[in-house]
Order: sequence, then structure tokens, then C-alpha cells
Amino acid sequence: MKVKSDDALLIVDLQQDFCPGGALPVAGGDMIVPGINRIMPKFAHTVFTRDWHPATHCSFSKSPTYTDGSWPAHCVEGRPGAMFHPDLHVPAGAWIVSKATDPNREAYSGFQGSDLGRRLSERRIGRLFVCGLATDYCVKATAIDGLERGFEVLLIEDLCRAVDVPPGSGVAAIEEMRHEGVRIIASGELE
Ligand code: VGL
Ligand code: ZN
Repeated sequence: MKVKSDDALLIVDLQQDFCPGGALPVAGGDMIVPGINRIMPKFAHTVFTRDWHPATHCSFSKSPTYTDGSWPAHCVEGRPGAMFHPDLHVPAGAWIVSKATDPNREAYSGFQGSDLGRRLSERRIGRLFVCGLATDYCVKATAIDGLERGFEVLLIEDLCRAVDVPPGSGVAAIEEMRHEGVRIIASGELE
């Protein structure tokens, strides 16, 4: 599959706290970094979303259950855990979208409360290629939101990892995205 000039790569929340050793680690979260770096030069447009919470964010809990939307404190704005994985190639002047910055509101989708949709439309982007963390939360929400905003959405399955709580939610998220109309592809298909 040929990458076109009006395609955009959306790299979701590839931050330290979602990688092994972080506050809310996703198994193998760091393993997708080399593959993402490899495909990035194919795209004329790349967007990096990041979870960018105030220290008092409403999702933070001292006894988080995950399944009810409560999480250990993670990705606090400006702190080391909120930084992108150090090996991820983030060019100077990169297009970065911060989300869930309102202490009283959760936002899993990169479109929610941001100018992402408007800016993609301004650039006449047609297809969104989505990868990153985590498959069952922010990747899924961003992909489905993209469809609802009229974009064609493709998920690069091998360049995503899931929180997978409860177990199986990663696989279920892929099925849900497919059902909604997201096309599931592998990075090896990209030319
Ligand atoms: C995410 C849980 C809490 C994600 C963000 O990026 O998928 N998951 N905050
Ligand atoms: Zn979060």
C-alpha cells in the first residue's frame, strides 16, 4: 500500500509512563518505537498526541481499578513520565497535540477538546494511519473519533499495544474498531 501525500500518521501517547518502568505501563509499549521510527519518513504529515494531565486530574486514584476509568497518576504535564519515549524520533517543530488537560474531564481521543480535527481538515488530510498506546483506550477512541469526523482510518496493528485490563480488551478493541469501519493493516504493507 502506497502512502500518499494527503495521508497522516497519528502516533498516540508514546510516553514514558505508558512504557515498562512507567506509572501505567503497557506490556511491550517500548517495542513499537523502532517500527514507528521506520515508517515515519514515509508520511508528509505526522501528529504526536500526548496525555497531558494536571496533577489533580479526575482519573487519578490511590487505589485504581482501571476498568472504571480510575488510574494511577500518570503523564502529569511537564514531568518525566509525560515525556515521549526517548528513542522516538520527534522532529523539532513537531505537531504535538496535548489532551486530557482539564482536571475535571477525561479525554481518551486526541480529537476531544483539541484542534486536531480542524487542522487535519485544513490540510486536506484524507486518511489517518493510527498507531501507539494504548490499543484499548486512547488508540481506539482516537481511531473511532476519526471515522466519525469523516476521515478514512487505518490501524497499524503491529505498532500498537494494549493495557489489556481486563485481559482480552486489546483483542476486543481491535474487533470493535474493525466493526466500526477501521481498516486493520500491518506496517509491512506500507510502501
Ligand atoms: C490512556 C489510560 C489512561 C491511553 C490514557 O493513552 O491509552 N489510558 N490515560
Ligand atoms: Zn490518562
